[in-house]
Amino acid sequence: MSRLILALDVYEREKALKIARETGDFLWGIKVNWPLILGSGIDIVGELKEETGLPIIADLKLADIPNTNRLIAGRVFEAGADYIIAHGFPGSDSVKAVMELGETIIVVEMSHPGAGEFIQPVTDRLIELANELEPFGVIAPATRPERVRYIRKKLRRNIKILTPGVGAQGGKAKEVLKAGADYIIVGRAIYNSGNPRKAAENLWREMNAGTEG
Ligand code: OMP
Repeated sequence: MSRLILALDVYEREKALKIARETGDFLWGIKVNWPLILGSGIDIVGELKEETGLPIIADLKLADIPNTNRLIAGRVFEAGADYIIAHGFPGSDSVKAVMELGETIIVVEMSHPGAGEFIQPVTDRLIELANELEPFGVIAPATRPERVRYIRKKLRRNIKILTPGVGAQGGKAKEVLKAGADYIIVGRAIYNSGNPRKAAENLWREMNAGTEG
């Protein structure tokens, strides 16, 4: 089974569907973020699901009051999303509003350099929140395998760790899997490569070799 998630951050519907078709054999799932939703409309979620049969993660990074989170998440789950990514910092009531409607992934730390300013100092609290609410998974940085290792130690075993930051942001798939990640999220290194299918296959091979070794 694959543990690779494609971050399909393109605007155009046709392009998105083509890349999804080409890479689907090597993916566990597809993550849809604001660029694709703004460029192609929310119906792209259902279309990608129908086209590939893969789970779809809606990466909205919801960070609002419970009522607004609920209003947004309701529509997005209705559109066919299997998982929604939400921020934990607005508080447990905001996250619960999403979790009541469907499978949720909580951001506990981010992959970019600026994550050190505000998110990383509260990662311990966000891990506690995840342990208390038991979502499907958390987002942790593939750019800092040592932080993934730390988060894995503190997080309940039944909660998955999904890690963006491999490829364009400098993270290495094998290292982050070794640190305890369950899934790797990769965008530009696949969709911006000349041959997305080959790029996905190469990552898939690298990740499988990592688990055997
Ligand atoms: P690439 O850097 O092109 O591989 O894309 C990474 C994807 O993961 C993008 O869709 C980002 O929005 C997303 N992401 C991060 O890069 N860092 C994070 O800390 C969190 C996410 C996310 O929640 O998926």
